[in-house]
Amino acid sequence: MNNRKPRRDSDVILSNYNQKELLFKFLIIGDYGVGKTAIVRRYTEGKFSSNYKITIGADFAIKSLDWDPHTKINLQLWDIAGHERFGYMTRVYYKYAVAAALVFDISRVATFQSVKKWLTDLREKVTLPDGSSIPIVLLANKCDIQHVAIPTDQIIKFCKENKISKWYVTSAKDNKNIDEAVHYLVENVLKAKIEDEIKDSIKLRTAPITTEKSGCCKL
Ligand SMILES: Nc1nc2c(ncn2[C@@H]2O[C@H](COP(=O)(O)OP(=O)(O)OP(=O)(O)O)[C@@H](O)[C@H]2O)c(=O)[nH]1
Ligand SMILES: [Mg+2]
Repeated sequence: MNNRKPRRDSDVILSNYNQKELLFKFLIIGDYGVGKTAIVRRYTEGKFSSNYKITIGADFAIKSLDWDPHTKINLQLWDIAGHERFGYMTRVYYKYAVAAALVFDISRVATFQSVKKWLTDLREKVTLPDGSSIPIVLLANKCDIQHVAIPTDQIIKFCKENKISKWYVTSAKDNKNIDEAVHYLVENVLKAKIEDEIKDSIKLRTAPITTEKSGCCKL
């Protein structure tokens, strides 16, 4: 038997009122062929294809998350072309991004060697409104392939030296750790946002109280 009371209209209105909707722009960057498009497709559509179709310029996909009963998040995943022929042209797409996944192919050393270049460029060009750097995860993709060209300790060392707080071995093909990586980024953006809101409320509260009088009676 269902004991739940039917919801009243006012409950529905109230719950809509309490819900906030956020829009986050995430970047997916890294060398060509590392699997950025495959990762985005896996995450947003749950599909994988072994055909390689080069991304031209940039592409984006959207996914909505019911994060908690009060928060809906619309994620915009910006899949940036990795081929160097697009070079710095693609950096215009970095604007307003709040997080990034930096991808390399675990079976191709050259793609790991490029990570530093992508990272430097990203940090140079994107910061949060308060000037701090955006949350970043490093993804060692294609872990389903047997040939692992980059030892784990090298990845750990790189992350430590470059202040990347989280990395994952992923596979777009086997759907490994992709949800987890995005989840980690969302959590960190929310944390930064909440801290921002707290900072703002402190700023508001500590603003000097002016007792200036107006009009002709000003002393
Ligand atoms: N085995 C395996 N292959 C993958 C994986 N992810 C991507 N691929 C393959 O790698 C090739 C390149 O993948 P894309 O996602 O197109 O690469 P990209 O990083 O978007 O490349 P650009 O658009 O040129 O920057 C494709 O043939 C994919 O099927 C994976 O996790 N495992
Ligand atoms: Mg692509």
